[in-house]
This record gives sequence, C-alpha cells and structure tokens, in this order.
Amino acid sequence: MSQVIGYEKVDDIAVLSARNPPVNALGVDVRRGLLSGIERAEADGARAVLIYGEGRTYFAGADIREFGKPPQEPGLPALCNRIEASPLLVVSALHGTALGGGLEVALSCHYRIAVPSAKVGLPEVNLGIIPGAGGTQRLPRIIGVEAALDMITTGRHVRAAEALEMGVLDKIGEGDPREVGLAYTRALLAANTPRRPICEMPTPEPIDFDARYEAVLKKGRGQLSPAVAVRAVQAACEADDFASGLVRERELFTELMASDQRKGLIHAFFAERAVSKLPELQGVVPRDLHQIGVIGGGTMGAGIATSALLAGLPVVLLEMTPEAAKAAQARIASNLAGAVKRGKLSQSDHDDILQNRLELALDYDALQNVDLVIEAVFEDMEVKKQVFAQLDAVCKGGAVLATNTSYLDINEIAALTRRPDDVIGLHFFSPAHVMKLLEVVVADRTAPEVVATGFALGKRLGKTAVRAGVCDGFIGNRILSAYRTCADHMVLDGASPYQIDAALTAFGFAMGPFAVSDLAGLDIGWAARKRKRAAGLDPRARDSFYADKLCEGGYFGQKTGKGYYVYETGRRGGVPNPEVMPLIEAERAAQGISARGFTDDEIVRRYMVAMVNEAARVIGEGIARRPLDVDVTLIYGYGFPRYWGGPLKWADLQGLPNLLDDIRRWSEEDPYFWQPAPLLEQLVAEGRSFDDLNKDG
Ligand code: 3H9
Repeated sequence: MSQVIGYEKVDDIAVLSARNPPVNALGVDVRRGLLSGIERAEADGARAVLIYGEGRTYFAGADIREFGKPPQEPGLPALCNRIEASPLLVVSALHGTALGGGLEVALSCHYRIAVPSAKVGLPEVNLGIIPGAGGTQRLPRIIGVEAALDMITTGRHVRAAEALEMGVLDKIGEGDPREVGLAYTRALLAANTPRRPICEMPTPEPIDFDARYEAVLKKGRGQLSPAVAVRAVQAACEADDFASGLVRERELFTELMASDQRKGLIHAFFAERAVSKLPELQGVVPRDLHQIGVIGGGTMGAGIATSALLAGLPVVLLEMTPEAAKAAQARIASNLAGAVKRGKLSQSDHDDILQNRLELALDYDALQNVDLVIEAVFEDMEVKKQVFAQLDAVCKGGAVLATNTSYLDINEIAALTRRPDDVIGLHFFSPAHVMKLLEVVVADRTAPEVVATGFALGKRLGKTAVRAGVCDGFIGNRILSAYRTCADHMVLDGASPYQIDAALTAFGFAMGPFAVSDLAGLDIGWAARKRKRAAGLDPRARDSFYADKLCEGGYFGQKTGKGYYVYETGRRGGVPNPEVMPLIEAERAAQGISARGFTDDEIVRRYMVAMVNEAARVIGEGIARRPLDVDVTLIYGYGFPRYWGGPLKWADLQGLPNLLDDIRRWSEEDPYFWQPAPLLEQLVAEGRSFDDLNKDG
C-alpha cells in the first residue's frame, strides 16, 4: 500500500487519493502509487477509478526537484498512457492548481470535473521546458490548436469556469473534491457513459505553425521554450499518429531539459521561494500592520501609497503643503484609475479607497497611530534626519520607522532616533505600485521582528522582498553602478551606446543601460557623478563628461523628450539622438583615446563579468546573504532575463575560472576597474560555485 496514494473502494468505484503535501507533486512514489492503484482497481472488480488530491491541491505538476537527476520508473508519460488505456472508466476531480504534469494526468483520464475555485494550466514553459507527458498532444485534440497554444505558450493558469467553456473540463461541481468526484463518477456509470480516451480523438486542425513559431520566439525575447512548444503542438496535427506525436514531444522536451535556460529558470523558481526564508527570522513574529504612513507624495511616495491601498492597507500620506497634498492625491488617483482600467480593482473599491482609506495630512501628528511609516522624501541626509527626528517624536512605541532611501547610510539615520531598533530601509523601485522588488535593508541595530515586519509588508503588497545590508546602493544599485561604469568605459573605448543597448537586449535584458538611463532621468546619474567627484574620485578611476553635456543642454531623457534617444510623442521607444555621437567623439579626442571596435559578444561578456564581480563583493561583504539574493534582485528590479536564472547562475553556467581569467586579462588594460573580487578568487581556488554557497544557506 502506497504511503502517498491512498486506495479505497466505494461501491464499484476505486478511489485513489494523493497525499504528498504541500502540492501533491508527481514524484516517483506518487507515480508508483498511481500505477499500482490503477492495477489494483482493475483486479478488484471496480467499474471506475476516481483520482483526486488531498490537502490544498490536485497534482501541481511533476516534482521539479527530480529534474536533472536520473529518471526513475514509471515515467510520467508512460503512466499517463497507462491511465488512459485502462479498461475502467477513469475520472479526475480537480481542486487547487492542476498544473503541468498534474493537468496531464487529468487529461489522460476519461472525464474531468473540478470545484469552482480550481485552476488548470501547463506552465512548463516558465521552467524552460514544454509539457512532456502528452500535454501538447492531448490538449489540442480537445480544445483546438489556438486555445491549446494560448495555454501552453503562455503557461497561464486558467480558472475553472473558463476551462469548462474551453472544454478542458467536462463539469464543475461545488463541494469537497472527493464527494464532487464520487457523485460525478456515479452519474457517469449510471448513464453507462463509455470511456473517452483523448488519444483516440481525431487530429486537430493545423494553423500556419512557422509563422506562429517566429511570432512566439520574438515575443519570448530569447526564451526558447514557448517557441519549441509550438513545434510540439504542430506534431499533434502532423505526426502520423498519436504515438508518433508523443515521440516528437519527448524529443523536444528532452532537448530543453538539457538546456541552460531550463537550469536558469528552475534556479529562479527555487530562488524566489528561498529569498524570504532567512534563518534569523525562523519563529520571529512580525508586528501587526493595520495602518501605514507615507511621507512624501511624489512619484515614489504616491506609488508606495498606491501599492499599500491596493493591498487593503489604509494609508496616512503626509505632505508639506496643501498644493503638494493635492498633487499627491491626484497621482494616487491616477495610479488607481490605471488599476481599474487593467481590471485589477473594481470601481466601488476605487471609490472606497479614495473616500475612506486614504487620509491626506499636513501635520506629523496624523502619524501618531500608524504601525509603520515609510519616508519617501528628497534624497538628502539632512532632510531625512529632520524627518526621522519628527517621527521619533510623534510615532507610537513599536511603530516601524522605514526609509525608502536608495543609497544613504541607514545607520546614520537610525542613530539619530531614540529607537534605532525600529529603524529599517524599505527600498521600493519605481513605479512602486508596479515593480515587484523590495529591498529590506537591515541596519546594525534593526530588531529581528522589524525585519520580519518588512518581509510581511512585502508579502502583503505582493512584492518579492530581498534582505540587504547597508552600503552605498545596497544590493541592486551598487551592482548597477559597477556594470553601468563598465558600459561607460566601453563607450569611451569605441562602442556606441546604441550597440551596447542592442547587444544587451539581444542577450535578453528588457532594456539596455542607456535606454534605462533615459527612462530613469539623466539628471539622476549626473547628480551621482557630481557627488562622487565632490567626494574625490580615485585618481585611477576613469571618468567622462559627455553625458554631463547632454544634461547641461537640458536633455534628461524621456521626460524631456531627448537624451541618448529622441522620443517622439505617440511613438514607443526612441531613435538615437544624433547629437550624442559627436559629444562622445569629442570626449575620446580630449582623452586621447582612439576608438576600437567591439563585438556584441565582447560587450555582453564585459558587462556581465563586471556585474558578477561586483555581486561577488556584495556577497563577500555580507550585503547580500546568498548569491540567490542577488539573482532575485536583478531579475525583479533590473530587467535581468529570468531564463539565465540571475547573474550568478549565469556565472556558474559559464564557469567561474573562465570569468576570473577574463578579469585578470582585462586588468592589464585597467587595473583599477578590473580588480577580482576576493570571493570570486576564493571560489575558483576551492573549485566551488555560487550555487554551492546557496546550498550552504
Ligand atoms: C512538469 O509538470 C513537467 C511535465 O510536463 C512532464 C514531466 C515528464 N515540484 O509556490 P509555493 C514546492 S513541470 C516540487 O510556495 P503557492 C515549492 O518549492 C511542473 N516542489 O506555494 C514550495 O516548497 P517550500 C509544472 C514544488 O501556494 C512548496 O511546494 N508545474 C512544486 O504560492 C509550496 O509552493 C509547475 O510549474 C513542484 N512542481 O503556489 C507548478 N511546486 O515550501 C509550480 C511547488 O520548500 N508550482 N513546490 O519552499 C507553482 O506554481 C506553485 O508552487 C503553486 C503553489 C501554484 C503550485
């Protein structure tokens, strides 16, 4: 008797129940249990088999932890074929999330019923693979090629009602999945309903698969699995028979299983779940959050307030003047209207938020009762210090005092209060109601339950929260500063900003660094350069002034219509600004540099190695706990292509000794910039990888 698949006979129905928490993943024991359950039912005089999952869900897919390991029998494809071929009537009752291999098991059953809250999907492409247990062959046979391609190439989770309409499900029933399933199976038996194996259904109508392949490939920005899935569905239409279609699906599945993209995406899957699991927070209870305060209603403050309001948290927003408060309210109203337009918020909730849950205030006293307050005022230490002195005076005991600073020293801010234990950094990314990343910046004295509260707030706001330590730029902006500097050096030496942007978007970044600067505002980089120069640059550091000239001319990027690119109203993206290259050429001439050519590969390599090297420093100094924290930060906050798994997974895939060799070679031309990070040298010396550090915890 299987531990993970229960067997029970109810009249003439054999009931197989999955008991493999948390998500009933189809690991080897579950597969063995299902196989022996079907065999036992056939020998047991049953007329039908009902399969359902105990706990929170039907099978949520193959067990991802088995990927890359030697396969163990029975494989899922063979199991699905065996279920479908059973002479008994086989029915599945779905609840929770029937995903991937889970839906494939359901599709190998002859009938499917689900509870109304169930969702179904084939999300394999998000893990860098395609459905590998018949999903690409069975699904198009019951719902048609277009609907199947939509589900398989996007991986989206489809609600039960839509799945019923599409034909993925045969029926929806309210109640406990076991009872719902039993009632349906009894009804099917009573009506003498015949078995209905999908493999015996006619092949679906084809479409123009070549055109669809190209379109999906383009949309994936370098991600292969959705496009490969198109080829697998094509086989459902064009293969000689069902079995040959399965063989083709298997070939494509196996190729992707061996790919770096699969490794990267699986790494990203586990990294984003591990990121909030910090040993020091085990058992630490976060403080209650009933109401929060936000100081400053500019783009960032309004975005943070919107995010909290959308998550159901009432907000007190403090501004300095009635005009500023009105402008802040207008920003929040516009953000909320966008949420209504996108179907994320109902009109009545929108109205309720603006009338009852957002309080605008001009006096610090209004923050007396908030449980947590986030300041998002001007990025200046003196201003922040004034704000924190006021907060210290008015906020109730136990309130969490958070700063949204991007780079200032939070220890210095905390030291100014009588309660440094309550002070923390909560670094949001703009637009804060859209961007998923939240850096929870832990200062020297921050109490563990305040850190836990930061993570709890992140979860409530639907953010991916990463723990960071205090330094200039924390995890993300500090690493950004290094790879951005590398891009600037390449421009000085002969690459154009446009070639660099193109090479990096071809690598998979959402945007290149110069287009990003235009979006963020060139004035931000200008201010940072001025600050660094005023503090005194190391004489060995390379500097350049051409970008300052753009700013001096009033070109701050998208918001002024011109920066590295020219933005015409109504057009998406920009075209290269013809004034930029002459400025760069003049700069090269002034510095006596003769421009050389760069290949796109070299651009990507240098940019990535600069990123990895700085990331290794950030981990070595304890600013990021683990390599996976850096990976998640770059994926969620900096447009890093998820299918590489993050920069440090990319580094592992390239081989760390190769990256160190590059740094040593490049250090001959610029020994200041290309200094190997001690941690990178150590890992290479020990023959270890970044992922080994992740496993150390
Ligand atoms: C596949 O099926 C291939 C086949 O086509 C072909 C095979 C031949 N395996 O996300 P949560 C763990 S590919 C192993 O926090 P939620 C997860 O790591 C698969 N473990 O909960 C976490 O562990 P921990 C296709 C899994 O409620 C715990 O379960 N299926 C798996 O926010 C709870 O997860 C998918 O891609 C798994 N398949 O979300 C579905 N799934 O507690 C992937 C989860 O140690 N899974 N775990 O951190 C999901 O999308 C979400 O987990 C789900 C639940 C929506 C199910």
